[in-house]
Amino acid sequence: MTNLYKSIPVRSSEITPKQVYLSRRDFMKAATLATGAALLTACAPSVANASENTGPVPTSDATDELGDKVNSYSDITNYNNYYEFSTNKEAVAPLSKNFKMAPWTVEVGGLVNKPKSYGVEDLLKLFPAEERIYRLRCVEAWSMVIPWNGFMLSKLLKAVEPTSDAKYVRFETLMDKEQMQGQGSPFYPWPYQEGLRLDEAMNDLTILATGLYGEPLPPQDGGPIRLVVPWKYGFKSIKAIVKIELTSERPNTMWQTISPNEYGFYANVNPSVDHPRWSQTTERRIGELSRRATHMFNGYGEQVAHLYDGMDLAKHY
Ligand SMILES: Nc1nc2c(c(=O)[nH]1)N[C@H]1C(S)=C(S)[C@@H](COP(=O)(O)O)O[C@H]1N2
Ligand SMILES: [Mo]
Repeated sequence: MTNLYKSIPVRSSEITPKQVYLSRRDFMKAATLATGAALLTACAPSVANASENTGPVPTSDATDELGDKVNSYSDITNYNNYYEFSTNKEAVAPLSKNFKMAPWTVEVGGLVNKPKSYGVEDLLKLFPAEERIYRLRCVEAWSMVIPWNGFMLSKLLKAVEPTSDAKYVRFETLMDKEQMQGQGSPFYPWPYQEGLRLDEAMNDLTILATGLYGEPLPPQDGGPIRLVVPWKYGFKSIKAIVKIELTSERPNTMWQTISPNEYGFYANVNPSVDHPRWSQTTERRIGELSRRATHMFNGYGEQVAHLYDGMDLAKHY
């Protein structure tokens, strides 16, 4: 280890990078063999909560399609933006530990022919989880590679049959001040809400995630169910969803309401449009020392650029 490395705040993930390469079962086996087993075990997915897998576990050498390695389970579950719990990323995991994720219902309605309330377990039966390894790029200019388990949002939307007037999809997070202490803060217009244009919501990349590393999605990452829109800044990927509503008007979003010059509705990752307070040309991949270039649409342009044909993306940021 160099001194430079030591000067960076140490996260437990950097002490135990090995778990990245191991599936949970192999990992638990290895942990009992390794010296410092107790330390390692503290970073493993909680066995007690993992009553059943929600999908495939990434293989030992999992990467995204660009060849970037997945971040460790520990990175992904200990460095979180989730203002309902805390504005301190390291505080979210401990504060959300006892968050009640069952029973959990997602109400899908608005401009649809077949409105319906779904239990999360029903969603998983109807739409089996698949693995999607995606880059997540936060507007704060850090990023991770995350092996999600989930299903395409389009499958759920097709099931409720949007009417011809439906043009947008609005999402809402649970409101529960008892469990989410951050919702006591009057500075934020709770509940957290987000929105997508219907064609963005129907794109094959857009998923509802219910798992991580083949385990049920933990509370700090938005369990039991959250949106993942990998070509947009992370704040679009709303956590702990209880309501999905099809609308004809563009929905308000929490961040737009707070600061419209800083957080647009589209929020497509775009290295050539700076945030008013910082550049977006590069990013810090969690677990790496040097910064890397940020890609247009976070590297997903081939799949999504057509959605914005003819739009000035500097204006529609
Ligand atoms: N309800 C809710 N969803 C949220 C947030 C939040 O504060 N509340 N933060 C967003 C931001 S800014 C980011 S970068 C991602 C982070 O997801 P992660 O903690 O799973 O990496 O969640 C997004 N979804
Ligand atoms: Mo973010």
